[in-house]
Amino acid sequence: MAEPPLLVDRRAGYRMITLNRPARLNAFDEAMHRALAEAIGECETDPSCRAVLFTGAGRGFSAGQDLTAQVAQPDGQQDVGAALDAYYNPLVRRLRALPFPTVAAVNGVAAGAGANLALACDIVIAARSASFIQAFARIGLVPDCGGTWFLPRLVGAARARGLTLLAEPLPAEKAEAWGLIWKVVDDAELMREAERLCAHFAQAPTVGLALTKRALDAAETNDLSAQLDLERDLQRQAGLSPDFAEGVRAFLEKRPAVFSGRGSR
Ligand code: T3D
Repeated sequence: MAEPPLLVDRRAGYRMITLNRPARLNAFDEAMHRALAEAIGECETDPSCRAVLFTGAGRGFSAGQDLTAQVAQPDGQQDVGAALDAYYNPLVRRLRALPFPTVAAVNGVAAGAGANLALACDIVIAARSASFIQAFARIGLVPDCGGTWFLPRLVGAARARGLTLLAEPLPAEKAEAWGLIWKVVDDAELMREAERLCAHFAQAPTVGLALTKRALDAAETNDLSAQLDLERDLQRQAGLSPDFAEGVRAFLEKRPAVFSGRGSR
C-alpha cells in the first residue's frame, strides 16, 4: 500500500504533522495538500489542540511544489497562480489564523514554498544541517506563500532581496544569526527540542497566546494609537479567561500554574 503523504500524530495537547514524501524531499502534490487541509481542519475544531508541530520525513523539510507535475504542460499554458488560489494561499491564511502556536522543526533543506510555509509558523527551529532556499528565482517564479511579506519583516530589505534574487541556500546557523528563525539546534536534538516546545505550549495559557498572535499580526499595519486600543481590547478578553485567574492565583500561592487553555480565543 502507498505511504500516506502526511503523518498526523495526536499527542497530549498538540498535533505533530509530518510531511511524508521523502523520496521527493516532501515536495507538495495535490494529495499532500488535501491531507494537510484536512489535518489543519481537525486542529481548528479540536479544543484540546493547543499547538501544532510541522516537520518533514527523511533528509528534507520540504522542497516546495512538486515540479514533476509541471513538465507535462506546454509553454505558456500554465496558470501557476491557480495553485496558489487553490492550495497555498488558503493554507498560509489558515496557518496564520490558528488560535495557538505553530512550530516548524526544519530537519533539512526547506526550499520554495517549503521554506515559506516554515516561515509562516510562529516558532521555527532548525537542525544545524538544515538550509533555507528561496528557490523560485532558479525556475523563473516569484516567491510565494507569503515569502515577499515575511522575509523583509524578518531579515530586512537588503537580505530579503539577496535571498530572493540570488536563490542561494541560507544555512540554518546564518538564518538564526539573521533573525529569520528562532533557533538552531544540533541535528540529534531537533525533535526533542520541538516536542519540548509543543509540550510546553500544550500546558500554556492558550487564550493569552492566541490573542498575543492577533496583536502581533495587527501591529504589521496599525499605527501606535490603534495598536494601544487593540491591546486594551485583547487584554480585556484575556483578563476574562480562566487561565488569567489561575495564573494570578498560582503566583500568589507560590505554586506552578495549571492552565486549562479554555476560554474565547
Ligand atoms: O504550482 C506551482 O508551481 C505554484 C507553487 C510554487 C511554489 C514552489 O515551491 S516553486 C519552487 C519549487 N521548488 C524548487 O524549485 C526546489 C527544487 N529542488 C531543488 O532545487 C533541490 O532538490 C534542493 C536544493 C531542494 C535539494 O537538493 P539536493 O541535491 O539535496 O537533492 P536532489 O537530489 O535535488 O533531490 C532529491 C530528490 O528529490 C530528487 O529525486 P531523484 O533524482 O532522487 O529521483 C529530486 O528530483 C527530488 N526533488 C527535489 N525537489 C523536488 C523534487 N521532485 C519534485 N519536485 C521538487 N520540488
